[in-house]
Amino acid sequence: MSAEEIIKGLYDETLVGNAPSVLELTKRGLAEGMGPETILYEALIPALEEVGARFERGDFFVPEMLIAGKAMSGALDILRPLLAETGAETIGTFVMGTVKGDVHDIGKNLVNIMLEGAGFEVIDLGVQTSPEKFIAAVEEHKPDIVGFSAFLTTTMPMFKVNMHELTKAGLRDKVIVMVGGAPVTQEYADAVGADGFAADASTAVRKAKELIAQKRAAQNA
Ligand code: B1M
Repeated sequence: MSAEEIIKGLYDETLVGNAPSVLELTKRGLAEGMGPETILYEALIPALEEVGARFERGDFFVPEMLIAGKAMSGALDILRPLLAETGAETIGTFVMGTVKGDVHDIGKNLVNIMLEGAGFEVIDLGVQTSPEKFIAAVEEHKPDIVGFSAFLTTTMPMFKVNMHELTKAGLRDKVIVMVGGAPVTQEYADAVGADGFAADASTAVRKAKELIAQKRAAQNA
């Protein structure tokens, strides 16, 4: 099988949610020397974007989105150690969660993988994370950054609620807040008072490093 055939196969099989084929093709691609990033950015993510477009057009429904998501998650389990394999030193602690009311986690998991690969210690609170759970985790782990992920326009307002709870608990000045997720924009991040926003996983890593460097420079000034 050529590299193009593997990429096309991965895209097509993710689109229809054929998890066993996606796993098989992922392993095959890696065995033939394909980079994990190529599999991710040229096949898996574009396939999920197409799933979303079909859902919007009414050609796909929730079950199709679900099986496509599961197929992608299975491949991510294989890619995870390869994407995170850098041996980088720990550069900060990141508490991450998908906000209350939201069950999407593929994007969040991908950001976590990239953060770990860059040397962050990541504490993942999972999906449907209540403001109370975020606060408890910030109190317990004293992270450099807390990250809120939201994938629905109806759950984005939880950012504001979480920010309010952080302030109420006296923690707002002690932690950097980053937000992200498919519908989130820089404008929205600014409006809720977050310190940082990123549209994708690699930008999230760059932004996280930048924000920590700025905070440490301000503390040493
Ligand atoms: Co849903 N879903 N979904 N879904 N789903 C979307 C998000 C949607 C855009 C589809 C569409 O209409 N085009 C749409 C939201 C519309 C909106 O509000 N604007 C939608 C909807 C409507 C819904 C339901 C309401 C459907 C229903 O029930 N009628 C429902 C909601 C359930 C709930 O949460 N309460 C629902 C359910 C589901 C499934 C469970 C079936 C499944 C989720 C499976 C899972 O995650 N385990 C699912 C899926 C798979 C999708 C799509 C198709 C794919 C999402 C994904 O994984 N993308 C999605 C369509 C789309 O996004 N095009 C869709 C790939 C991922 C790598 O990208 O998630 O954007 P992304 O993550 C990026 C960035 O956002 C960023 O980096 C990531 C990696 O590059 N990022 C951060 C993420 N978090 C970050 C945090 C940061 C920084 C960057 O700092 C803290």
